[in-house]
Amino acid sequence: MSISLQETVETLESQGIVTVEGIFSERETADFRRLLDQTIEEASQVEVYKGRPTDKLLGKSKDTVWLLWELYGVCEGGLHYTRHPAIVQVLEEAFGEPVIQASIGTMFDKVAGGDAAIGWHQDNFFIVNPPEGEEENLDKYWHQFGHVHVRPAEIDWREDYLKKTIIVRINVDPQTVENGAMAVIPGSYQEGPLELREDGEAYIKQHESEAVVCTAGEGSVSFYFPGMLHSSFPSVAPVGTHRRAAAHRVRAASLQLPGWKWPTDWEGGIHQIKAESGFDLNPFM
Ligand SMILES: O=C(O)CCC(=O)C(=O)O
Repeated sequence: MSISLQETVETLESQGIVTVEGIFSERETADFRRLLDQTIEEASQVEVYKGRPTDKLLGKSKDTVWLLWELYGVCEGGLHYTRHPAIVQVLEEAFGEPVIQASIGTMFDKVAGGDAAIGWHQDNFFIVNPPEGEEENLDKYWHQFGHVHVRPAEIDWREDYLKKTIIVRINVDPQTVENGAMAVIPGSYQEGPLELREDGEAYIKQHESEAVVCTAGEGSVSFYFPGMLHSSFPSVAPVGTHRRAAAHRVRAASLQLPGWKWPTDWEGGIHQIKAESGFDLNPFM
């Protein structure tokens, strides 16, 4: 059953997460999958791939590659998929303003036979410019490839800035209970950053039994607030089964974090996201 744009945004706002099926056609998901696989194969053969050390670019689980960091920086062709008109419509409608890319993206691929899994967490960081004069010494921050990630405790936290950003997760393969789909704790995105609370761990213990597994079809897109607690278990699908998802974060163009500046060293982080054409489907039309 299809969902309208308005229902999508209402669900996102009231539940913190929504999945829209049928955004990409079978042909498009197959093409995207090929691009991802090709990127991983090329990167696996060299020590430095497109300026990034491969041992940092690829996250391994046993002998499978389960993470590809800086996804759209190294898999440039993939960026086109993030500009699907239906995706841009949901984001602009949710914020009531233009949107800008706030992360370069990460691919998560649970390959059955690996043991990739991740515990409960919020994506409670923001990628910003290094502080003036500290471009060389980033040791005190979590940083990747020269990009500083600040957490709520390092920000003058005046309001829930996490609600001004949305994660866009393109489900390149079906996401099932068996293959280790992402799970969320409903309502947790309303709690703000748990790291700023003393009872953060207790909150998780109290609510984890309410977790919901976010099953989704191939070619669907899930939108959720980064404050939503999420996790995932290892895949128990037949060995070799892939479960790819490509996620990036988007922010309302007007969002400013007190004391920090947005990075200007990647194209997507500067300009308003514009929808592109040439896609097979649009579930809102
Ligand atoms: O895809 C998964 O299994 C985990 C995703 C995740 O933890 C994240 O997006 O932060």
